[in-house]
Amino acid sequence: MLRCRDFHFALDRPLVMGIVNVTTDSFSDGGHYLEETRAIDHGLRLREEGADLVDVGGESTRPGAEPVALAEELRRILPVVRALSREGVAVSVDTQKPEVMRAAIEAGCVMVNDVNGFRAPGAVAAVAGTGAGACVMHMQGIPASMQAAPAYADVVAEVAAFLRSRAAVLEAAGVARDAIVVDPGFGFGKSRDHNVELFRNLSAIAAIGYPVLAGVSRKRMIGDFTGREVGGRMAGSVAAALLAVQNGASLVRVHDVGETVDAMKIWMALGGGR
Ligand code: HH2
Repeated sequence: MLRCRDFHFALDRPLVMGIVNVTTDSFSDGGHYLEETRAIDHGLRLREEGADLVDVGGESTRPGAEPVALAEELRRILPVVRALSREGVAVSVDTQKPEVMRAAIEAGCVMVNDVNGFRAPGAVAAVAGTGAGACVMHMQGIPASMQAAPAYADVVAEVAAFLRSRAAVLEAAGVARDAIVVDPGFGFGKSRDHNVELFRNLSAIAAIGYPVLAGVSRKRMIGDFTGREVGGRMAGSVAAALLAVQNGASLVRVHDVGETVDAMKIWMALGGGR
């Protein structure tokens, strides 16, 4: 069971989180949904296509991305969070800033997705006691420079240890165990080999004891193996989403919701289900 305020997910099937980037520079859809009404329409469309959660972000975290100021991030996301929540969409907010977390929860979001693992001062306190879910992601370094020279002695063990310790900090602050999701953070301070090793060992991340979210949609690792640019990575991303679930993920974060939901249905119907 995953509890995010009023939304309780049984986890008896994989959950699909759709992506709405209200940014100028996201790697696959930057500038598409900067206008409020377009972002809201896109979020509603993703729900129609079967998204269980819709993840709204106002700051790109692609390699090399520059930070966005607090006021601008709030301006971009709050109207979208408010409108989608009012429509009954389970909204998660992709942010590293405690002020944005607090305002987004006030506006109705049910999960905070922090690529920085709730390490900013005040981030843990912003979610504790609210009933909102918390997705804790692992990132080595910061987006501006994280792909320069990622290094690990044992990537699976180090990522698992980080996620275990951040989840423990959240629990100690009062976040319920069944409100926490962990994510190894594909592409966040990881080489291609690191990503592959983590992907093949997702069961070791799941063994920490929290549902695992995997986000590989349209990312460079899909391009590495298919030779395709961002716009041509849908099929590769859907294949990777299925394998992520097979390897132990309970949630997948994707741009192509309808296609991923269809693929999951077939996978479950034809013998892939748990
Ligand atoms: N990936 C991105 C952003 N947020 N959150 C989680 N939990 N896991 C991920 O793998 C993850 C994430 C990057 O993808 P996207 O949002 O499409 O791009 P950008 O950061 O350029 O907006």
